[in-house]
Amino acid sequence: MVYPNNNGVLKPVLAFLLLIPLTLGAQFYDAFEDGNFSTNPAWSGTTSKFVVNGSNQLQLNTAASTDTAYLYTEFSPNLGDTVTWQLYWRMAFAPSSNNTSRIYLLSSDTSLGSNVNGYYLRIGESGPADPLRLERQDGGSSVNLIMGTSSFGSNPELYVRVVRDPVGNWSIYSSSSSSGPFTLEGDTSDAAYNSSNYFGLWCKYTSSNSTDFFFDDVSADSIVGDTTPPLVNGIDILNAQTIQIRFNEAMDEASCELISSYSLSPSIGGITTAILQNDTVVELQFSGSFSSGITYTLDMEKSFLSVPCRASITIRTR
Ligand SMILES: [Ca+2]
Ligand SMILES: [Ca+2]
Ligand SMILES: [Ca+2]
Repeated sequence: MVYPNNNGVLKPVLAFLLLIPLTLGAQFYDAFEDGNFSTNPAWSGTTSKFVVNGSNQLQLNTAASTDTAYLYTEFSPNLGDTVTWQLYWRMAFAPSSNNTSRIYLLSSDTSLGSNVNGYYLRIGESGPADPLRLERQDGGSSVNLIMGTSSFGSNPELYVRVVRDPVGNWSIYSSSSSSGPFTLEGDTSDAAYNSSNYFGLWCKYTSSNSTDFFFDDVSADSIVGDTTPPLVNGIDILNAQTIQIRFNEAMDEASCELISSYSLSPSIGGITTAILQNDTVVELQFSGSFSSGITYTLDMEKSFLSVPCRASITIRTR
């Protein structure tokens, strides 16, 4: 076996990837920069309980009482496409079962919180952990689908991202920044509901928190499954521990930079970083070194917006 060193040049002799199309088709986006939630898009619900505040964020702003409040907007994505959601979410208190909010990703009806079919994100329950959860609502009852790994038990302020693929595989992510990196909180498969009419926000609060819920930068996009998948122009080996994958079009940064998205078999000790160098080049740094004469398989499961991809790379010295 020839181990790579300064005298040997590692060369990939085969690079093969199967990837999905990444054509973006925006469904809606609202950063509330126009100072309202009445137009572009129009939100309905308990509108008197919300304001767009001076920071152009949507904020619960109602009398001190124990109550619920919600807003919804029309959202009917084609769930035969991959759909992604992202938004900013803040609760300025320690969430609980009585002070909690839900992000309705898909909802059949407008009566959020009471009697709809769909899916929502939730933070807020008894105890200090307060994970990010994905739950399915079946009319008046709910079923937990994902309990995330991070704790949001104290004044949570985060960006959440959700990806649902065409067959009902869900992945939920969190980040402290809108641009990531996003941490995978969990994933699951559930295709009980395959249509939606509304996206919405729902708050449950007691009197001390009636102005303490904030939302912003709400987006929902679908990725149209059509005819132009990204292609791999090539794989470059920078050194025995570093490769670059060159694509022919811009890739999604947060997805590409999740280390957990990648695995190499046989292992050479794990991937330490995955960095999008520019729009089209992803660099992977490994903790160990490639050897000659071995066929390596690079799996990119859950990368590139949750659809499994596979690269098979053979590397040799010359
Ligand atoms: Ca804003
Ligand atoms: Ca508006
Ligand atoms: Ca709690």
